[in-house]
Amino acid sequence: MRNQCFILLCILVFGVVGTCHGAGLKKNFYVNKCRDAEAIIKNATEQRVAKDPTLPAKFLRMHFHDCFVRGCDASILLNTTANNTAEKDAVPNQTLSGFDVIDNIKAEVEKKCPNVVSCADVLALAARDAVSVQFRRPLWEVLTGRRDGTVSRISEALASIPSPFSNFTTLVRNFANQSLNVRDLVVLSGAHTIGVSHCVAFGNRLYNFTGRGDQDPSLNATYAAFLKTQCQSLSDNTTTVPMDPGSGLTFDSNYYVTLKQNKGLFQSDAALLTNTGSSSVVNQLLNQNKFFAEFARSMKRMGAIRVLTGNAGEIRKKCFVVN
Ligand code: HEM
Ligand SMILES: *[C@@H]1O[C@H](CO)[C@@H](O)[C@H](O)[C@H]1NC(C)=O
Ligand SMILES: *[C@@H]1O[C@H](CO)[C@@H](O)[C@H](O)[C@H]1NC(C)=O
Ligand SMILES: *[C@@H]1O[C@H](CO)[C@@H](O)[C@H](O)[C@H]1NC(C)=O
Ligand SMILES: *[C@@H]1O[C@H](CO)[C@@H](O)[C@H](O)[C@H]1NC(C)=O
Ligand SMILES: *[C@@H]1O[C@H](CO)[C@@H](O)[C@H](O)[C@H]1NC(C)=O
Ligand SMILES: *[C@@H]1O[C@H](CO)[C@@H](O)[C@H](O)[C@H]1NC(C)=O
Ligand SMILES: *[C@@H]1O[C@H](CO)[C@@H](O)[C@H](O)[C@H]1NC(C)=O
Ligand SMILES: *[C@@H]1O[C@H](CO)[C@@H](O)[C@H](O)[C@H]1NC(C)=O
Ligand SMILES: CC(=O)N[C@H]1CO[C@H](CO)[C@@H](O)[C@@H]1O
Repeated sequence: MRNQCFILLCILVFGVVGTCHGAGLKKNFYVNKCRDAEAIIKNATEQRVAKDPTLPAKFLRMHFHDCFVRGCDASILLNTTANNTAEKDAVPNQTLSGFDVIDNIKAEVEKKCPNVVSCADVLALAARDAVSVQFRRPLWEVLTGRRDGTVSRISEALASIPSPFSNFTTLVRNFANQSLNVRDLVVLSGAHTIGVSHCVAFGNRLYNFTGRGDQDPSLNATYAAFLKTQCQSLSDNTTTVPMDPGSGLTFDSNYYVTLKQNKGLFQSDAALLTNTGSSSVVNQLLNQNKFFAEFARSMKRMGAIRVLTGNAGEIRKKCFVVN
């Protein structure tokens, strides 16, 4: 009843249902159903991160890929079956990893409270908790109550996940399609302050930018020379480099410092400087406290994309397979 009121109020105030995405999620959704759910996930996530400092980046990217395809419904976690090729097997997903860790964390929650906590919420919370380990406080609020989808299609991942070769116009369209604006685009791109990329995602900028064996003139030449020592060829798909060199494990606003030195790794990063509006957001986000506050806000919006709530979907028993 309260949710219905909220949705109604939303429609009255904003006039469109579209701006009310996320209605149905709430704070501490599991408090009466599985009191310790969030604590179990936090504890389990912290244990894993202590052993593997690359997990925060993996979980954060996985959550993003989940939300951009069919909403945050854990469709990214489903495995391919005999009659369906899942999102996981799409090219942009080939470099995702850590699925087994999410599956294990879910199994720990399941031991305590079977059939109560969705995989979509486990992923959203684990991503937040993993990134937050270095701060010893949650970096953003995660509302809960998501339910799990039953469909995962490779074609939809290929259509919705933004490509690192995108220009500004394409990126803005792609984000707008998810009800995210230019500000969200610039703020969420700041996630590239942690983690690594394979050379193939930017090799064209080093070796064959316009098809004449040339380099991308918008990439810092000194940095390009360094990257060439790391990436042996255009199609090197095994070597990785940190996206925020020097602090690739630290979640901070250094991504924007690097970006302004023309050292953003992808064309999609560099694209944020090609528009006066987004470029001015980049300048604002050099301020770390501003970045953290805005990242929290945008993550909440991303985490609410087309979520399944109420009786929609299911609570998956195991994250890699539908019930
Ligand atoms: C704006 C459009 C975006 C594009 C085109 C893009 C593209 C990419 C690409 C190509 C990689 C490297 C994958 C690899 O080769 O291993 C990557 C890594 C990553 N992305 Fe993005 N991304 C975008 C937005 C985001 C957003 C919104 C988030 C999260 C909020 C995010 C989080 C990450 C993280 C954390 C990594 C590092 C993963 C790891 O170290 O395993 N990205 N991204
Ligand atoms: C935290 O997790 C570890 C294993 O992941 C488990 O052994 C321990 O009992 C957990 N502690 C609490 C308080 O849940
Ligand atoms: C699910 O697929 C992944 C590869 O995408 C594989 O490593 C894993 O073993 C599969 N899990 C199960 C239970 O089949
Ligand atoms: C896919 O195969 C499973 C059995 O492996 C079956 O239960 C399901 O109905 C099939 N789905 C479709 C869409 O054909
Ligand atoms: C926009 O989102 C829809 C799903 O809502 C998806 O099917 C479509 O491929 C997306 N298009 C782009 C350009 O991202
Ligand atoms: C951006 O990329 C799209 C798709 O590749 C292309 O159609 C468009 O012309 C590009 N826009 C600009 C301004 O380069
Ligand atoms: C560079 O691009 C051109 C045009 O697409 C292509 O013909 C050539 O084979 C590429 N060179 C390499 C080294 O991939
Ligand atoms: C990586 O590149 C090699 C050689 O071009 C190719 O055989 C292999 O399939 C590629 N691997 C992936 C995961 O794309
Ligand atoms: C290239 O990067 C260096 C730091 O590595 C910086 O000092 C320089 O200003 C950058 N050049 C441009 C054109 O951004
Ligand atoms: C982590 C993961 O599931 N990677 C898969 C991505 O897709 C390729 C096929 O396109 C699979 O071979 C990988 O296992």
